[in-house]
Amino acid sequence: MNMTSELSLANLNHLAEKYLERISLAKDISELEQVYQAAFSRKSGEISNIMHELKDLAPDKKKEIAPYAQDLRQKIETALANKKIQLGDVSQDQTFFDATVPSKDSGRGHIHPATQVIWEIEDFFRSLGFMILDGPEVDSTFFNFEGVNIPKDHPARDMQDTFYLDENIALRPHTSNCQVRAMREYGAPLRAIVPGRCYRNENRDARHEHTFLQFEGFMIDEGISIANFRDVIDQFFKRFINEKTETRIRPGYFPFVEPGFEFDFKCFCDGFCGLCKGTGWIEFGGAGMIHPNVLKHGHIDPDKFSGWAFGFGPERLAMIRKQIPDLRLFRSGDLRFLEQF
Ligand code: FA5
Repeated sequence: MNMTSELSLANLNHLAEKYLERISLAKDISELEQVYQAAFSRKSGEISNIMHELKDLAPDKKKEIAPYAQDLRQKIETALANKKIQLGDVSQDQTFFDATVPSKDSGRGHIHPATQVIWEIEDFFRSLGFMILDGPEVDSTFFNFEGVNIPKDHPARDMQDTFYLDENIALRPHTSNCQVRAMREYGAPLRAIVPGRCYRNENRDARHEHTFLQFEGFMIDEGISIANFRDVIDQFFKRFINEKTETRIRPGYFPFVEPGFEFDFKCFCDGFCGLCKGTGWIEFGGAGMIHPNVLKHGHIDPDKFSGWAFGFGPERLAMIRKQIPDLRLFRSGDLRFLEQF
């Protein structure tokens, strides 16, 4: 091979014409593949050889020829990629990615199991006349804590060991950050639920994630009592779990309710399991009558209005319903898990 004639500008132009014509005439992918091999095969591709030989040229010559050689290579690569799309084979393309081309055989996806349960919960509460509200996941310490009666030095703040962005802003550890926000925005009477993502500095295990879902619910009006809450919650359990799943209610402490209680589900295991850790019960959430201080922060008169609130874990509800043994599966992205729902 005569090196000087290979690397003359005239020769590069000739190669460009030759390859662009061959590419445009290619009738199918296998013909295009032959053109690709002729140009870029590692051992004998004409363009690969030229690129290889560039480095042996004298510096002056190299400076003159190299930009034309690069240009030639780029033109041929682009023409190959475009022709490949034209011939309808983009799935194998290593060098070109067009996000607008529909994928082949990707199958049909579906809604994530946690979103499925949230949507069902929203439907249920909407049918009872509740609004579905949204709230910020990054919020001030006032709405996260002080507004719901957890002052700066209150030990309950430690239990929700949060991710702080600065001294006064934190990722919300619970959807209760939306209680005072909703009261200020809509006043009383008020019925609403607020589903959403929460964050805690947790040791992850079968029941705990650092990022998880909660849904808050509250009902405020004149003369609201625990009896209203019992009724709503009885209907909720009737709708969402079968009659074989036992639930229990026990006293619980949350600074923003008085009195307060907690709900548990009977675990689906027969004895010891990693989920309930042998206790036989899985906590579902807390609830109670809204503390007068919280109503005051929400600009609602506690002498006229009363209300209840709850904060439940929808992932744990889905776990009980579908016998899912580990909460970490929800964010695993594992298709073997997701495809079951
Ligand atoms: C609260 O967060 C209170 N804000 C709930 C509340 C609201 C009480 C209104 C009274 C009135 P708690 O920390 O227990 O409470 O969380 C409630 C539920 O959220 C738990 O029972 C569980 O179902 C879910 N949850 C809490 N932490 C996690 C976590 N790390 N991973 C997964 N789910 C969690």
